[in-house]
Amino acid sequence: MSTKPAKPTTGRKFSFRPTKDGHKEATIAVMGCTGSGKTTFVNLASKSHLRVGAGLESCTDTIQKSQPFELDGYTVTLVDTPGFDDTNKSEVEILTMICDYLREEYAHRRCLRGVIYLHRISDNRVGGTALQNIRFFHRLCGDKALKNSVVITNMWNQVTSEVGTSRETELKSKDIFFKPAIDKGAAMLRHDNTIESAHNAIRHMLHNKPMPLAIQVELVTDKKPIYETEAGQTLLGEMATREQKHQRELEALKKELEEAKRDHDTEAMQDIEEARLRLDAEVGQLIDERQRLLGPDAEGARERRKLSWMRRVVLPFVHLRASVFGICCTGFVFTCLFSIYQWRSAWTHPLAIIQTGFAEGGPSLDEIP
Ligand SMILES: Nc1nc2c(ncn2[C@@H]2O[C@H](COP(=O)(O)OP(=O)(O)OP(=O)(O)O)[C@@H](O)[C@H]2O)c(=O)[nH]1
Ligand SMILES: [Mg+2]
Repeated sequence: MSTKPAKPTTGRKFSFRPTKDGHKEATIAVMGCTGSGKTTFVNLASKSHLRVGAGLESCTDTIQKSQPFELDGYTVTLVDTPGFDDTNKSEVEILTMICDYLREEYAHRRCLRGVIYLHRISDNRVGGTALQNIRFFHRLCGDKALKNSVVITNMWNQVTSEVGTSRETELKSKDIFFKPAIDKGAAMLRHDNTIESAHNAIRHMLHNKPMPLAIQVELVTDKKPIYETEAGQTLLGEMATREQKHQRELEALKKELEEAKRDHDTEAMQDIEEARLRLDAEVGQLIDERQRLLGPDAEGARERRKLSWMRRVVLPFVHLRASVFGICCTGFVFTCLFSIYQWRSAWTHPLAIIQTGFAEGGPSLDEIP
């Protein structure tokens, strides 16, 4: 984003004073996979009318805010975010969008009071994309701010109580799911799609001390580009793993193609060629996405940061040395001038005595031996 962020502030400066009508403000972000019910939750809690997806494609592909609503003396605003597994937008686009929003908020001294992560208890598997969303939730919040977050399981009406409870236990206790977040202080609550349960979940966060998420500190305070943040690095790592996998598959296809050629199996050759083209396109897309995340200027940015490091550390040192050198030179010149003065004083001094002597009626020059 081109806007230059305002000077970052420390947590202490976020006052969150009550508004004129005595209400305190609470902004809470809602994250989760596509179709996990984020917009439904936001609409239910805030009586907003944001668009909810009915079909199989992702619905929310931008960041949208609910209308503010009152809850227990707080003016609450919910921020609906798109999932990282959006149908039409890439992970890089989603991460960039979320980062831009969070950067702008923190640059203007606005912190979230909490983060909600929605998870469908009806999912009988937590696959790659769900795991990726969980990982991003963790990386964006960071260990410190996780204590301000709540993992909400919904869609309980689609499972039996036993199945739901058993899945909930698994989600809570496994490291690949929510155990690390819970260990850092995140809560896990159930949501039964009623306004009461939505408000209860929000109540859980109202007394939190607003604090920046880890990604906000990285972007604003540390001035890191997105690809250098924890979340950016995670995404780059995942893209590299996927690319390696595709390359291995391409190698395997090459061998299969040779065999098919040997056997003169034209049908198999055609199938393999199609698969190869598909994989090639996916690899190409991954390369484009990585380039998009790194930006055309990634090298230049690194150079500029090196320069700014030079400016911060090396230049003051050079200036200090220059100052010391200047002081030494000035001292030397003064010492020289003073010495000359003293020498001249010593040289003129006898004459001055003589002249003074004559003036006071002393002996004439001829009388001096
Ligand atoms: N049974 C049940 N269905 C729900 C619940 N929440 C959402 N849904 C349904 O799940 C579908 C997706 O809901 P959305 O609110 O659009 O999900 P989303 O997370 O905003 O999805 P994206 O905008 O694509 O990221 C809709 O058909 C909702 O009616 C819930 O708590 N229980
Ligand atoms: Mg939505």
